[in-house]
Amino acid sequence: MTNDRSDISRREFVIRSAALGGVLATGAGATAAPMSEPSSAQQIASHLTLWYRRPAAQWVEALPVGNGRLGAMVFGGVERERLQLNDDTLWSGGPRDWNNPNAPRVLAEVRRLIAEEKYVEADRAARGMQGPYTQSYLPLGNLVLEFEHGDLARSYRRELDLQSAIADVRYRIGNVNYVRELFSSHPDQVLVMRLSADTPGMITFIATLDSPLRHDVQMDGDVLKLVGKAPANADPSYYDSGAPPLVYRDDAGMTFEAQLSATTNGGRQWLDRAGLHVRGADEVVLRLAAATSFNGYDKSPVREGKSPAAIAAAQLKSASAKSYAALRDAHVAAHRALMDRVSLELVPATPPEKSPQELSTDERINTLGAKDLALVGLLFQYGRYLLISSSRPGTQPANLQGIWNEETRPPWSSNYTININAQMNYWPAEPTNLAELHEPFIDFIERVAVNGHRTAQVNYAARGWVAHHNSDLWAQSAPVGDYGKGDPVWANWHGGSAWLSQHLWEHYAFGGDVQYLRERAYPVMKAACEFYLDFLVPNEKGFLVTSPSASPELRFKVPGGGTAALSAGATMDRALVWDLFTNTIEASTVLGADAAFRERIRQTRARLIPYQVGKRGQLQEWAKDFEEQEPQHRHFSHLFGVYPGREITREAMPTIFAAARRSMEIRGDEATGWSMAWKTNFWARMGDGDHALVILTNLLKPAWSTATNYTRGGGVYPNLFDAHPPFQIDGNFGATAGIAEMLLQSHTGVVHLLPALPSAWPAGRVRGLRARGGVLVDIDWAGGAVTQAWLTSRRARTMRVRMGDRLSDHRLPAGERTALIR
Ligand code: FUC
Repeated sequence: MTNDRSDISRREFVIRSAALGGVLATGAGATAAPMSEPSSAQQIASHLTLWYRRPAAQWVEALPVGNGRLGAMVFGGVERERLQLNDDTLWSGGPRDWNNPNAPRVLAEVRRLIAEEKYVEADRAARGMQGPYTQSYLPLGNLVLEFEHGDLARSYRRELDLQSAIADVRYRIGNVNYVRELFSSHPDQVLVMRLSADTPGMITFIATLDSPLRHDVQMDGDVLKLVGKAPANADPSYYDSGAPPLVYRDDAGMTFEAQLSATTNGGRQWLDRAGLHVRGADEVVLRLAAATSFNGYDKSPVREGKSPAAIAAAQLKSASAKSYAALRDAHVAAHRALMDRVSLELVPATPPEKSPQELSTDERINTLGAKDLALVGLLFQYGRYLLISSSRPGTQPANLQGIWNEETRPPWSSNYTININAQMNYWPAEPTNLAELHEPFIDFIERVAVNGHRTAQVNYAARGWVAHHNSDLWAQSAPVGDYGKGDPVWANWHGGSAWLSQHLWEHYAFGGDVQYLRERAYPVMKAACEFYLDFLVPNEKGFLVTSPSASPELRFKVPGGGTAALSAGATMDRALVWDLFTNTIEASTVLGADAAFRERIRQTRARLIPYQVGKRGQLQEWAKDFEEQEPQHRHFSHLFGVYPGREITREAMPTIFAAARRSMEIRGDEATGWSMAWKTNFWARMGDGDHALVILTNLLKPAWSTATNYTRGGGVYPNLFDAHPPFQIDGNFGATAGIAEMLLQSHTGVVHLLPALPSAWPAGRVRGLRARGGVLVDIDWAGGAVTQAWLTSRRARTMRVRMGDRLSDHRLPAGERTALIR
């Protein structure tokens, strides 16, 4: 029997399934389909499958399924199948007070030190403002099936079909062909697996449940149960306090339960202490339900918790009343309703000699990368698939690993890191036509805002709300660092409320729902402004700045020696406050509300410290032209105004736009996964498609290690998960957003078609992208130029469109797909 856990060194591995060698070294791309007139996204032929010739030997080869909440990583072993299970509400800890009443006193001291240019001292003092670390996202357990047919199979293939969201495993042993199909159903809230064979009576296995958390396995009638308990505290992976990092307590830490049942055709099934036995069946359907006692971010999961047993039992009962076909049909229909909205086909200049579809996905990554245009298309759609699978209305937002995590001390707690990462997860939601999947993040922002009001009051004696660089299921809003042990370069960054508020606005900007803007987005945005109205201070020149202020997560060289994180008026803060104020001004204008408040933020915005060009021609990252400790640092927060912001455009600010470009040239092209995804979007906004493709090419390289690396090693794993390294899902979402941004932009109010098309993508078509203003966009192109495009607007309107250098206005009737070229 093999053991997936012990035979893999967790953090360091070499991809064993890589088929290296000279297969198709040059030239590749999508099947050159005829460029006929498609009427909808579904009609573009695409091969949206990831497939492999071997079972997964490690976690980053396994394939993810999920219904927004309930996730599984499918290993596809022949003799031993492992499904690693997750529930998105399964976290350590519970609600607590993380605010620090000493902080206002410390804040005054930090400001004084910064004004005296004692930056190293300011950093040291600022640690006195910190609170506890966030809690961690945890694994639920494993469902393991052990078969009696041995490990030697022929014609093995496992795959994940992105269009149906079904993972399957096929192989032949002797004369028998076996097939397993697995999905996580959103409509029925269960994991479903069907095992079948083409010869009767051949399915024999034992199914067991286990968990790396405290647990017990119980038998109840014909249901196998995993009954578990999460720790009251889990320290971050990078933090060693000397005390035990995982702490269990009776009065804290949520409970959880998974319930498994089987329906068999033929053969026998029974439960005993060894597990759920199936012997000699023709066909088996397994159903697994799981739940936790989580009952809201502000409720104790112990004293006020829900009953996971009751929830799981109800879900299992209702799913058991349905046939496999009914469950499968409902699942596929619900998934396709989202997935099929967008299609993308990139057609290479010369058709490849051999179809890349003949290569397995890992072989394509290893030998072709971004030269394989269909692989670029697959990466694009994979980001959409992952968002559908990890974020559905009512679920928790996708965390650093979406919903897929097997570790009790996952990298960076697998939490919500809101100085870039959590936001990046949601960059593709609006432009790639999955707007309702943005909702879990919007709900989360509202919860953080509630807690952030208290943090603003206690830690800053300010109105409004504030959030720092980390958050979790409990909507943590204070600076982390275990009361002084965190580096202020990340822990004391306070721009979370401004950056999160951008998502509230963008959801409106794309969707146009005024009621949502009035009732939900605007009040939270306004309160975020209130914090800055209290927090901004005049600098020596009279400009308004934040102090203290960090540029995540880069230190500057202090003139006179040493490095420091905190100064006054880091460029990013200016960019964030401009973005927040501008969106709030526009929102209040749309709503016809709060004229006096609008005027106040307009006047305050006019006094913000301006952007400055430094001595290397770069956009200055700090108010003073400090030198970076690491010029190639993965974060480039000062360029926020290019992307995801909208302040720095070639038209509005040509000098600053050029300086931003210079800054990025200094930063370079290689970086961690998410950083490359951000760079792809940046170069798309620069209008430089060839440079965006250079970055995308680096991002689509095979990643060789899962060991944490802050400077290099970014790429993708065999399962196309993005490598920071280690695996971090934001790079997947950011890459999808970046590809969309290369094809369509709308941040200036103009619908810009093919704003950053690389010369290596001469022809193609895309269906169903979304522009701000609620407009659907379909584009055909050839020879690097638009050959036809269609816009569909929900309401009648005139839209300004840019193609190449040409601007034109188009009258769009309500709900009609209108061709732009006549
Ligand atoms: C920030 C980044 C790291 C990593 C972590 C989750 O601290 O600087 O690269 O992505 O978040």
